[in-house]
Amino acid sequence: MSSPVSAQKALEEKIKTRTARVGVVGLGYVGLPLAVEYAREGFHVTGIDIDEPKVARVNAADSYIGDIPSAALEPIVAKGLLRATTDFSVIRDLDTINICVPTPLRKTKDPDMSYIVSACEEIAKYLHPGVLVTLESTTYPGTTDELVLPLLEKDGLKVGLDFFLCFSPERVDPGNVKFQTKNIPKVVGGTTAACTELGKLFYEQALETVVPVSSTRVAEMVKLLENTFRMINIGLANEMATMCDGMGINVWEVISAAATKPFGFMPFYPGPGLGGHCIPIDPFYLSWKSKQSGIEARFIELAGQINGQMPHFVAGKVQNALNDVGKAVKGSKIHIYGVSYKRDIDDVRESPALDVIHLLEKRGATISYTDPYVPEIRLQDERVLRENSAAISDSDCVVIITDHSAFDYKKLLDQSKLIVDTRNAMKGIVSEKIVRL
Ligand code: SAJ
Repeated sequence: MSSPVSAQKALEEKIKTRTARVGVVGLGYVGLPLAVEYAREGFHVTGIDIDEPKVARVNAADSYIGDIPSAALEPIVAKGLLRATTDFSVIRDLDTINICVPTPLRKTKDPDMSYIVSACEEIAKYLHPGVLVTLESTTYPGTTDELVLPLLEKDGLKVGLDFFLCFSPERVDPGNVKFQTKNIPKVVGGTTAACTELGKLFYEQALETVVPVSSTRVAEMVKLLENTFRMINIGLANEMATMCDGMGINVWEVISAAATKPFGFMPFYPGPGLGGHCIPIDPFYLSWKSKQSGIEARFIELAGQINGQMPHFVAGKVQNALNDVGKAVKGSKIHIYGVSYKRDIDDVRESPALDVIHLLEKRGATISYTDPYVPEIRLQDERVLRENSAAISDSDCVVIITDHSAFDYKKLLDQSKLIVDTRNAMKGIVSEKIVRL
């Protein structure tokens, strides 16, 4: 057992002199950029991942993360400042460990903590006095203190004395060129005051702004508030869209005019549904935990229902649009324009396009799609559909699901018989052929 001051002082010194050996567990869109930032600051960084190909690509300075070009990896790998391994025993020689592993939801909307548990079980095997462990994966309030801490203390090490434990929410927004790891303010909260101090000192070495908070629970809750706020407001925009549809009002014009209010308003926009691996997922970590305290997270549940029914609303719009030109969905060729979960990226996780395709096929449509970022998609029944923009002109209806910036919407209008636009991508283009959300 170390003396409380010595372990903290020794680690402070290593961090300040940048001799602390940094470890990052999980080399995905959060972990790899974080590892790169510390290597750039001159720390020796070891990335740990269970995925051998990822480890090999990092060591070959061959990036697989869009925000990190291989050219950014080359110098730090060449200098030996960044290396990757699948071997957790390297933790014996590390001074700080950041855990950046996935926290998906199960089909039952319960949190899947298996990645965090397995990472912590491995870390616990090699944990030694003087280490700072920080969990970054988005999770329910209490995870760090109730789940991670007991796993790390199991062999007698004491938090705040022998090792130090924090939570710091990841705020990486893939593809965001303005805000990247270095300049996104970093919230951090420790299990003890000494933990918070060390967490703050650690992040100050590589990131521009650090925001210490009083506990791990506050830090865990900050992230959930951020993303729940977004999910609920998108739900409001979607409900406004269904109301305006019923009243024959252009919801896009309403939102655009409301957005002229210089204070007290923040525009969100309706769409075909809620995609991605953050916004549709994170709020259910909060509602799951609050239910355990006997508090129903009614806003989250309601927004989840509203956002979840948007693919059905879109399928209904398509059905009515075809009906108005004397066609049935059954037997129609329908072309989906854009399938990733948001514009200008290739990620199709939870993409509403997959739900819309499923609903239209159930009604008897034949589906094709265009998306320059996505060469093929695996449908909900496991069939694989390959991208085929040549099918546009032969389709009975085109449905704009993702409004990629690279699309030529005027050309699309010339090629199409009928367009259902769920993103206001055809804004300003007037044509009888266009049906808007
Ligand atoms: N969406 C709407 N209407 C909107 C905004 C989004 O329908 O007004 C849809 C998108 O099309 C997408 C889904 O919601 O299907 C999620 O979109 P998003 O813009 O929230 O993008 P994400 O999922 O990549 O969210 C990330 C989050 N970043 C982190 O968690 C670190 C989120 O907090 C960011 O605010 C968001 O990026 C961002 O602003 O880009």
